[in-house]
Amino acid sequence: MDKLKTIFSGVQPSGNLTIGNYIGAISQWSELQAKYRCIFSIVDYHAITVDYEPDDLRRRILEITKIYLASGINPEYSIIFQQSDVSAHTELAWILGSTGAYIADLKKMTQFKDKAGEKQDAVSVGLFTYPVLMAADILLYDTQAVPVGDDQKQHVELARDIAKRFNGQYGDSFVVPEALVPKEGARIMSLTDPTKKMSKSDSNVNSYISLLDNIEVAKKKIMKAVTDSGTDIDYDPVNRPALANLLTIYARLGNREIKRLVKDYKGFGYGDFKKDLAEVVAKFLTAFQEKYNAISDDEAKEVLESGRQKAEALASLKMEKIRQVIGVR
Ligand code: AQP
Repeated sequence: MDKLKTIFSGVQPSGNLTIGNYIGAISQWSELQAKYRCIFSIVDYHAITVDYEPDDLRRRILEITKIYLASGINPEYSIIFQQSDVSAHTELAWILGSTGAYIADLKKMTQFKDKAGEKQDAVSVGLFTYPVLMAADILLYDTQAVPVGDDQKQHVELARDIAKRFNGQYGDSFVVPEALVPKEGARIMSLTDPTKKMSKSDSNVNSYISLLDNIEVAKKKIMKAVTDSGTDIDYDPVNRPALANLLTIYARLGNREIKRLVKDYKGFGYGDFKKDLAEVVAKFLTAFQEKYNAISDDEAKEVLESGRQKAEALASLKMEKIRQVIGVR
């Protein structure tokens, strides 16, 4: 019997992947694949719940595949695949939406409230039911742990509730998953507004650093990043959130401890600190982009095809059981 713990996670191709996506989620993944059975998806059907351009979506699916590979995810150990290639995801989403998921649950989702804003009735049904599709993504593979940033914790909680309700009604069918959230960098904030999460779909390009940003542009974004009042370098997320965010980015991309950085920058001001941080970001992006540029589109397509076959095999076995327990077989 396969006792290996299963890990599942994904990213939606809804924009240019940011260092927030990398620090909060993807950077954990390559470490996990040494110990666990890992499945990483490009969750493209989530990205059509908001306005998008089909050509951008097509391009981003391959871009994200290459980003996974450049981040050290090895297709020999991990399954990398495109969600829309395995139709069991949308089939299971329908079943879960009709059984374990309630409208009251979905109304509580902070991400829906943030994204819909004032127009709660004028957005797509898909934006509202997106967490049910996400629960299907996770539950389909008997996932035990989901490595995600802080903003997705609530959606994993919902997947847990849905699994428990379904198991209660139909008997033990799904593993109840848990979220794996990093201790540091679980929520990288916007560079232009430290009260807002850094997001790949933010209309202000200065608010985020994309993994594929031009190096000089990325350095300028760091130099322009808002800072709090005060002049010295100290870590105080409550009173100086902008600086705390920059320190977190420095620590995670530069492999340093925040405590150590605060010590090293004693007596220095924001200007020196930001100049050094810009260099740390530049060094990280240069190395990352070198790996990214060495991967061809054809290689990425082959990885997706081989991942599709493996994911499809697991998903169809699971769906056979689920169709039986709900009574359609
Ligand atoms: N700012 C962030 N800090 C840490 N982790 C983050 N994640 C996202 N933003 C940050 C994590 O990245 C993974 C992939 O995210 P997603 O594609 O599922 O969508 P999201 O959570 O909605 O991320 P974005 O960048 O804000 O996308 P858009 O703008 O399309 O909504 C997840 O694990 C997420 O937690």
